[in-house]
Amino acid sequence: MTWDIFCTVIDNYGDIGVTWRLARQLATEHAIPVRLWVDDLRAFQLLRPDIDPALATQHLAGVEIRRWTTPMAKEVTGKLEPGEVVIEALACNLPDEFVARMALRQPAPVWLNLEYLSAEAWVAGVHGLPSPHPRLPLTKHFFMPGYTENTGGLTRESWLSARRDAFQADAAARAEFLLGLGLPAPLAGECLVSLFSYENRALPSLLRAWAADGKPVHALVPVGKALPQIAAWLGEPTPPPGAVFQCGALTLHVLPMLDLDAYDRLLWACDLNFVRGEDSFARAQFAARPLIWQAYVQDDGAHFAKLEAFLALYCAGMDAQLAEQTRTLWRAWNHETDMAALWSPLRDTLPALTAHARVWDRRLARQTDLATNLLNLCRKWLK
Ligand code: TRH
Repeated sequence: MTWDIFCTVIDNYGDIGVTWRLARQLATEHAIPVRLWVDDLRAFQLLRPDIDPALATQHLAGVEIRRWTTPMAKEVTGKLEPGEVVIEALACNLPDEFVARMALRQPAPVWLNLEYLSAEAWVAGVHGLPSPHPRLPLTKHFFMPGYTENTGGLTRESWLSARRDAFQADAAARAEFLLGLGLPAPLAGECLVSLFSYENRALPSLLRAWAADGKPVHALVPVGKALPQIAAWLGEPTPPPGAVFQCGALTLHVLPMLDLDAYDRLLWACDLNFVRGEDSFARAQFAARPLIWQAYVQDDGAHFAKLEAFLALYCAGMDAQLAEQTRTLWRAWNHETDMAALWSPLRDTLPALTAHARVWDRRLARQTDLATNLLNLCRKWLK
């Protein structure tokens, strides 16, 4: 089987993060020849510095990466044959020329619309639904990632749990990793936090609480969306990667964008992770550490339903007080209300939240992963 995966970088890094991770897993774990079509190789290069944005075709980790240009006539008028499986990821639209070629293929390719991740109950009802093409003899099917067995599952590599457990059990590996990022050895009793978020009106209240804490808080902030706001709070111009600020108990380090696998290790190394969007959110769950998620803001407020749906799943089976605290915190962060009073109880309950994060990760590890679900479906339909 050859697979074509199409990715449009709409904004930020989630689109390329999700598709690259899937393409890499299909190639390395399932020996599938994958072509990943990306319209913005510069965004890709931030997550994989070895990407050359000037190249029309390049190979990385067993994946053929194609620059997706519009129109793509040159590629498709050549010998290019659409793969047996074509994935249209995260609401990108396939080029008409390519769809026309798909219609000529015998048998027709399995055409999947890989949708955004959500814990909402309707997801299971949509997973697998057909959407016939209005003119051509082709049918696209919805493939919905999710947290329950009747969805497509989550992208999770087979090596994940073992590598993470080994890293988290090895204090020297953690120290070496942090040193490699240019960070000092952790102070006694320090709370190490990664902060990957969008702009957020709650941010200054959180920074204030960290600065006023009786114990050290070390915040690691990647360059990007939240940084100008943090700089304004510090009364500084937007700082470059490597910059360090001290404000009361708070030490704040600005990090460059790390490559995808180093970002995983950062999540594994921290005591608490603020994450956002889709892929960093899933990775923070797999880090088996406490997390606070900022959902990607949608104009119609649809992200609040996503937040509540996830909280309902995540908090089920949790100690009632801890569940209430978690809901309050995540709601405050997403509704952008004052977080100052919430910090101290959060810090005190980090051990209990870590224990819950482990339970949640074990539950996720039992699910069939998204790549395997995709393969099973495609094998069935292509028989
Ligand atoms: O960057 P995001 O906000 O991306 C998206 C997009 O906005 C997209 O349009 C939207 O559909 C989606 O969110 C919901 O958040 P996300 O999904 O977490 O993607 C970030 C990616 O960047 C993820 O793959 C992890 C990666 N990353 C690194 O590789 N290194 C880093 O240092 C950091 C901070 C992130």
